[in-house]
Amino acid sequence: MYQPAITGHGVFTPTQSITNDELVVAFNAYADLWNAEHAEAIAAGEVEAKPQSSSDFIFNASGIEQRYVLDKAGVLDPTRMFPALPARDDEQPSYMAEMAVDACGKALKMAGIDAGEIDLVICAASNHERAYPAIAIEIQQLLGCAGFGFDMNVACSSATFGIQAAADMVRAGSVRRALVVCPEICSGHLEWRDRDCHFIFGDVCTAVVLERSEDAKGARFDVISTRCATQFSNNIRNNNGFLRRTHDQMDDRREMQFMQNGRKVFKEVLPMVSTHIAEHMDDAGWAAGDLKRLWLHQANKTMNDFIGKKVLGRVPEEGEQPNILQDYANTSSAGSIIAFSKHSDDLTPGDKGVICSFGAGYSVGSVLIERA
Ligand code: CO8
Repeated sequence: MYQPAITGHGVFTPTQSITNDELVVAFNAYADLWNAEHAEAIAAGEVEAKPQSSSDFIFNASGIEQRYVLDKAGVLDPTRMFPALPARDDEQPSYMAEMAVDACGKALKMAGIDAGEIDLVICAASNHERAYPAIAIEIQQLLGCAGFGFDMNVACSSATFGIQAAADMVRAGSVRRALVVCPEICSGHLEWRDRDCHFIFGDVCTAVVLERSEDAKGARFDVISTRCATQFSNNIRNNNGFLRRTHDQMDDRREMQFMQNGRKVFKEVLPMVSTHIAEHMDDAGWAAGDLKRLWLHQANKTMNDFIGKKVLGRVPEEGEQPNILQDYANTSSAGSIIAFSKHSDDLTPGDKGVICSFGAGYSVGSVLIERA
């Protein structure tokens, strides 16, 4: 058995961003257009008028201030309200692979290794651009990695489940060096015309390199332990799938995009996650006082404040549980890795931390790491 370690990480951030104010102006213009179009039905009481969104609500309910997207113009066009990402022909790289190449390049550079030394690529994300061939294999080919690649999807928990899979293979010796990459184009499966959720998501891609601790060329985080758990729930759901045509249903139905019962998610996921982290740390012999940092899934600031307080047994101090959701919004599986990537350089040998993601499934994954 070999000790696995994280030796590199990288983030691809799109160049375009949308502030809450810009988003709300577009949404309200869309709502006005829709209400004008349905004025008669609204007056007759047959349908309800679409209410306005507000920046204050968004910030107070979520902590989000802005989000990055691959295409701003399409999202903010009140007559369109979704990104314009022209179809690419089969000879061009897919959007997800293109983002991945950037994030992986940064992670490989930090680890000080060539792509050819990688023998596993896991593309772990909450949606994949096509059914097959796997995006991971395309990334493998674009980068020039050896070995094999595969896609996996555990929604927001994809990164930690992917890290567990890669770390286990490094530990067992079936692979020597792995990339776990999370290209999230959440703008493509968010319903921007739904006031309850139009503000939640953004686009990004993260990558981490895992290899044997003994092979590390620079600073590293040893992966001490990983734990994944799932429990079926319909409260976060997207019904789009390959059987859509066979259901004689090609219309743009609402449930073919991201759907959630946010309040229930809040109530049910919080205790699941707090207990999961506490039990995982306990089984590893870690006390709350041993913990230097908590890199949590980035869905909601109040959620993270609650989990941080439960895990540490007190209100986290400044920087102990860093949030990036104010800048990136919820980026599904990538959120906890962005937090880790941007807020881990200052840790010194012996410092311990937990990366934890949670979301649809329900699913929760935790990774206990120690700076070596
Ligand atoms: N502007 C103004 N008012 C609004 C708006 C708005 N934009 N939206 C809602 N309101 C109103 C509501 O209508 C409601 O009014 P009333 O009280 O009159 O009914 C009031 O504000 C309160 O609404 P909510 O109860 O919905 O508001 P909350 O305080 O619960 O906040 C949140 C909503 C922010 C969604 C919150 O519930 C939350 O964050 N919940 C947890 C969500 C979560 O963690 N989800 C995980 C999903 S991520 C995941 O698993 C990945 C899935 C795959 C990725 C998909 C990518 C697209």
